Amino acid sequence: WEKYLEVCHAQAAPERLFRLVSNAFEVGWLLEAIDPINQSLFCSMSVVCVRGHRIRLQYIGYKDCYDIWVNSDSPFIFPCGFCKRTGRQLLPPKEHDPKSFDWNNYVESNPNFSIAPEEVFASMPTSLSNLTKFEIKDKLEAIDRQNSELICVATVIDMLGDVVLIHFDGWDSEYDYWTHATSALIHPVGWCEENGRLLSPPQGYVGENFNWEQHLNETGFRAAPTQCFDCVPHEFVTGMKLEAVDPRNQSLVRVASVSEVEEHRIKIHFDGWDSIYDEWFDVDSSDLHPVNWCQKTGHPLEPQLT
Ligand code: MLZ
Repeated sequence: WEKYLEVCHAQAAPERLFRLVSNAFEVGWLLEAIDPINQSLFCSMSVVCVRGHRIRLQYIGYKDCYDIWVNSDSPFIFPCGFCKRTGRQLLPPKEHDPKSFDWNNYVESNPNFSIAPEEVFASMPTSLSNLTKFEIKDKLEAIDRQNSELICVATVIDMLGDVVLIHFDGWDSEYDYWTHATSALIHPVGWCEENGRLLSPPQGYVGENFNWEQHLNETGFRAAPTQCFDCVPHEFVTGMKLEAVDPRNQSLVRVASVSEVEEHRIKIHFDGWDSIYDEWFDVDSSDLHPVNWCQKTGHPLEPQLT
């Protein structure tokens, strides 16, 4: 990296923009995790690979093409029993009945697996009381991660520590996502109007027909108070170097640069690759890491293509 930064006359994205922890997970351990595709679902998963501070998880009973990679300190992985303890619905392993599923019975009949010990999780259930000023059902205006040009009418529908689950009023749960209370993706009611931006109404409303006062009255919930929002602008600048997960092959982390910057997302260029492979990442993405992260955490780093 040192030489490369010199050759490129580039600056490394400062380490304080990222977090660093350890990884104590082992292959064969069982856990519960939020499905990154449909983020209101909690799934039963097993660790199938450990690499540096990243772990590869498999939906139990499903093909490996659905596997996901997460960081070992992910706030979206939990010890077995978390859902039961906190009154959430767990999707059990394939062909198991959600009503009668029990992890201990599962391990007894599947001795190749074992239950991951609670201490290895960054998100211990004890630390998961609400650390934000949000309340469930609070209304707000939120960027749709999948259609990032849209700012939409939204509701907080779940909370874990300092992250909240955002749901878009009138839309299917496929757009739901978890984000930090300090995220640049969420704004208080009225933000669009104040900032001359178009607010995307709940599905079913046509253009001007939506108004917040009426929507709040009809739903009976409050607008999240402005103190809930505490967004600190990100400090990424075009040209900064970093290490980023390749979205086309999640097992790889590549040498990369920031090629464009917006308020809540940055465009990542994979060094040496054509810019048609550049990808936008939300600034809170857990797939962006500082220079030398791979080396420090024992993960292979794919160097720039020469
Ligand atoms: N083109 C898509 C946009 C959906 C946006 C949803 N936002 C919460 C559609 O109309 O289906």
